[in-house]
Parts: sequence; C-alpha cells; structure tokens
Amino acid sequence: MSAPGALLEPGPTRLLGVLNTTPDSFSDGGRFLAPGDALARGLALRAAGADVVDVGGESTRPGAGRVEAAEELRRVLPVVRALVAAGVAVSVDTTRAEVARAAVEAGAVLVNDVSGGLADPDMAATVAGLDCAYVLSHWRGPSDVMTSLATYGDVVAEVGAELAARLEAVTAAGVAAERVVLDPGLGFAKDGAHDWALLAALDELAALGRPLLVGASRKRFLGALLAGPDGAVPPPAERDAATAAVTALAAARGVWGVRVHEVAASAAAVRVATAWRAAGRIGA
Ligand code: PMM
Repeated sequence: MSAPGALLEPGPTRLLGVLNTTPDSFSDGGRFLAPGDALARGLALRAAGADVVDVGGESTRPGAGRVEAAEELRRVLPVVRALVAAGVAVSVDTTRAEVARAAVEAGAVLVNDVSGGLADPDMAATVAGLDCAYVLSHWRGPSDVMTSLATYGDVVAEVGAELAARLEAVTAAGVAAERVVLDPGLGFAKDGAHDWALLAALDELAALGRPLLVGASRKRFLGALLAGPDGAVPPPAERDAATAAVTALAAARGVWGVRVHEVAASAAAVRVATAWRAAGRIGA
C-alpha cells in the first residue's frame, strides 16, 4: 500500500504536529523560519509523538495577507525535503496547487488545504494526479475577509452541506474519495460559538462518510474560554492544556486526526481516549 493509503487506514487518532515556517503565524510565527531550526522542530515534533509533521509557509491567521508562491515555496520546500530525508511523514499546509505538487514530488504524503480547493482552481486536478492524501477544510474566503463571512443560520447543517459539496467537486475533478479527510475548519469564517457547535457535532460531520481532522490547537475560541475574571485572554502558548482536552474528547469521538502545536500532551490524550474506547461504550 502507498504511504498515503496507510496513513488513512483505521487506527488511533493521528497527530499532525504544526510546523509553520512563517514570520507571522499567530502562535509560532517567526520561530522556525531558518531551515535548520525548522528541521530541528520537525524532529522534536516526531519525537514527541507526531505521526505527521504539517509544514506551512503561509499564515492563515485572521487578517493575514497572501505571500507570493515563490516565497511560499522557498520557505516550505527545503524543510519538506530535509524532513523526508530524515524519514518523517510530512504534510504540506497550502492552498496553492503549485506548492502542493512540489511538496508531494519532494516526498510529502498529504496535502492539507484549508481552502478545500476553493483558493486555487487548479488544486483538485493537481491533487488528482498526485499520490497523496488530501485534507479538505471548510472555508468561505481568504483570511483578510473571513471574519465577515461567519454568518450562519444552522452552522452544523451549513458547514456539513458545504463540505459535502466540496467533496463532490474534488471527486468530480478526479480525487478518489478514499483519499479525502474532511475538516470543519475551526476559526475559519467561524466565531467561538460556531467552533463549539461544530465540535459538539463531530458525529454528524462523520456521517458525511469520510474521516475527520480537527484543528483546535491554541485557537481564539480556547483563548476566550480560558479568559480570567478580568477578561485577560491567555496567549496562544498557554492554551495547550485546553487543546489536549479537545484532543481527548475528539479522539473519544473517533476522529481520524488532530492538528496540534504541542504534541506530547495530545499524544497522551489520544492514548487515554483509545484505552477508554477499547474498554467500551464511550460516547454512548
Ligand atoms: N488551522 C490553521 C492552519 N492550518 N489546517 C487544517 N487542516 N485545519 C485547521 O484548523 C488549520 C489548518 C491555523 O492555525 P496555525 O496558524 O496555528 O497553523
């Protein structure tokens, strides 16, 4: 079986460790810009239990602008190559077909597209021709405008319907449905209430028939949840315990994967959920 196929086999919840080679990501921006630092971080993520290291070269934080494709490639490709050479399973966090192709040709096994194929009209056809898994996230528009797109009547029904429509579109373009993982896109055109509603409805989203990935790590809705009595919101790096709690609950729900910045605590959370599920009746 190909590496992407094995990645999607049934098993415990997969851990995608976040490696942003960006100057401006909301949580780890600027820390892993130099390829040597990025490689060291990727190896540390694997040592902490990451099944896959997710390399991104363009920030998607609310309000962020685009970077040029050439700059994204410059940030991402050396890191992908170095991690692949070190035997690490790599995914590429990109909305650009050109970057996806170059990364998979360099050995990445998964394309993680937060735009679900909407940001680049060539993405679906490109992925169709590559040997990789594809994470298709719910998305309504680019980071500089997405906050204004967070309007829903029934967020679970609408996100589910929009994901189903995108799944149909990418399969029509030639991507085998068996290679696709769906992601509700927490924080992307969603406010905190939307994020919580989607987490509480993971069983409904699973009914779309594909494995699910949850990206809750250090996000705004966790910051808001953890705000002190004075309203002070803890910085992203102080949201890891809450992130691990989301991992435990999502893994207990049987999600395929979680995407996290701090892997060790989520790895422990996956083990707890796996043992609990194995003992029976969790979530009944
Ligand atoms: N969130 C971010 C980036 N990439 N990918 C997927 N599949 N799902 C997500 O929720 C997601 C993502 C934003 O977080 P970051 O800036 O900390 O990487």
